[in-house]
Parts: sequence; C-alpha cells; structure tokens
Amino acid sequence: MSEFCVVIQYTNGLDWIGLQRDNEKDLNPDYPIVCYCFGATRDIIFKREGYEKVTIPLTDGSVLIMCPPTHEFWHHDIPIRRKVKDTRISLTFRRIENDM
Ligand SMILES: O=C(O)CCC(=O)C(=O)O
Repeated sequence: MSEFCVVIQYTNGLDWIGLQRDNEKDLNPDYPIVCYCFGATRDIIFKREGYEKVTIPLTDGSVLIMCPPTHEFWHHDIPIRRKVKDTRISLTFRRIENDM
C-alpha cells in the first residue's frame, strides 16, 4: 500500500476538470482522498442523479476531504470560471493498494 500526490495547476479560470469520479481499481476504498488548495478560489461541484448538485468553493488554504463512499455515488468537476484570473494549485493525496 502506498500514497501518492497529484499536483494540478490551474493557470486561470479557463483551466478545468471534467465530470469524473475517483473509482480507479487500485484506489484503496477505505481511505479518504484529501485535497489541499492554494491560490485562486475555484468551485468544485458534486453531482449525483436524482439529487441537487452541491457546489463548494475551494478557497486558498482550504482542505477538501472526500471520505468513502463519496465516489461510489457522486461525480465531481471543476468548471470553467471566466472571471478567475489568478492561478490555483491543488495537491491531492490518494492511497492505493498496489505500488505503481
Ligand atoms: O483540483 C482539485 O481540487 C481536485 C482535483 C480533482 O478533482 C481530482 O484530482 O480528482
């Protein structure tokens, strides 16, 4: 078992991540996914069929913890925000079963 960190830089509000969920087969389903946020505020939007969408502004210095079983049911995206001119960086930690 090991942990890894993905670093993403959003240069400005035109950088985005499409609708997805973290359900890769090597992800350990018993551990949370933890995301540290720096820089510009960006919204993360959680979506699930039959439910209202949930929008969370990820501000500078905030920490988003996605506990299981969030990803079994909810997708998320970080949509374009044309008014955002500043850079945002996120560090996302995941735990996997097998070494990469
Ligand atoms: O940049 C973020 O805050 C989250 C990135 C993300 O959605 C992901 O890595 O699954």
